Amino acid sequence: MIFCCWAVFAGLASLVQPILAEERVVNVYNWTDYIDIKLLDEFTRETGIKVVYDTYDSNEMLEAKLHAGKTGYDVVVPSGTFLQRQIQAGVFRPLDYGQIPNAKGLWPEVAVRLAAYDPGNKHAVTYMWYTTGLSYNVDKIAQRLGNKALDSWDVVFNPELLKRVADCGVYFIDSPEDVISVSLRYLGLNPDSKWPDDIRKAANLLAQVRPYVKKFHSSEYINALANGDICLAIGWAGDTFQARNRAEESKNGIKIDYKIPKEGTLVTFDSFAIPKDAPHIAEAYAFINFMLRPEVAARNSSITNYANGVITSKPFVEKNVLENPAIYPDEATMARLFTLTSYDAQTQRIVTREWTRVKTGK
Ligand code: N2P
Repeated sequence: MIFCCWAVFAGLASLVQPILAEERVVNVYNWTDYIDIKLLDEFTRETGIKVVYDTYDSNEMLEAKLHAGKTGYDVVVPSGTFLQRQIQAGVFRPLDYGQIPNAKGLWPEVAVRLAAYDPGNKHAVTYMWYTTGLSYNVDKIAQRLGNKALDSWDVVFNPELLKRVADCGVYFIDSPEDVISVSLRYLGLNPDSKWPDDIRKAANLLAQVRPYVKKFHSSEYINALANGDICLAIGWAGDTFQARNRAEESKNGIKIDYKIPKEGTLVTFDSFAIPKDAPHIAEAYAFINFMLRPEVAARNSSITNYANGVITSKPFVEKNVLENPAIYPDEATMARLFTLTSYDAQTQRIVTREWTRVKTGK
């Protein structure tokens, strides 16, 4: 009798429990190919918080959602200049560092760089930072241009040179900020220029090489490089080394490498921020704090080939990633890097129009 009643009670309790104990969730919106995906389950096992994980591959995509409001996201990862104007637009919550104890391991120099976009580091903590450069298939480029060719941005901005590699496939990331700033640098102009004339000069340069660019895309180039569909891209360092690893894993004999041209390039800081209307604040903090744990941050770097923002993670990062100056730049490399500031609304309209003109070839 006692057993019978206990069994009935336990059965009823298990039915009622899901109603009483609300499931904890965090909605995360991050870049594609930008995490050790196994960490999501590990976070859930440790905290009981389920991660709903969604990805994008352009700041423009994230910004459109943030400006529309009510994204439902709890954690997002904008790049510096976008973060800067999104803060100005009031879309993020100021961070409560009391809820992010692992922030003590943040890399001071990187935090200072991020503060240029977020004064006082009030709204964001750096997740990863990286450069924009030339991603290429070593053998195919050597066959067509010789070994020295990738020392300069010339290879992608001089139509005579780009024409010579067009047959093996060229992609540019679909990121106007990256591509326009490096083309301004190539032209000897201020890469952070907001002058309409300068933006148009960059777009005119890009229009000349446009016939030799197969596609503008910010994530497909990883597999395209790895499987030999393309031989050259304007891309990001971490993605390029992911392509190299994928080619090595598939043992297809394709060798991928990455170069920062002598004229220098853009360095960008992507950081975690919490939208003002995030529905799960405590869970957002738990997620960010977990990602800033030194061993966790190191795993993300080792898998994605991006340098993370936690200096105390360095001892745990795989040696070949930590010692790659294209991922963790040395001082000589740092000296060739530039940063950008946000486009104001008027300049952004010009950039969007010119970028569309370049891409559509009109
Ligand atoms: C990851 C791309 C991250 C760099 N695939 C662009 N923010």
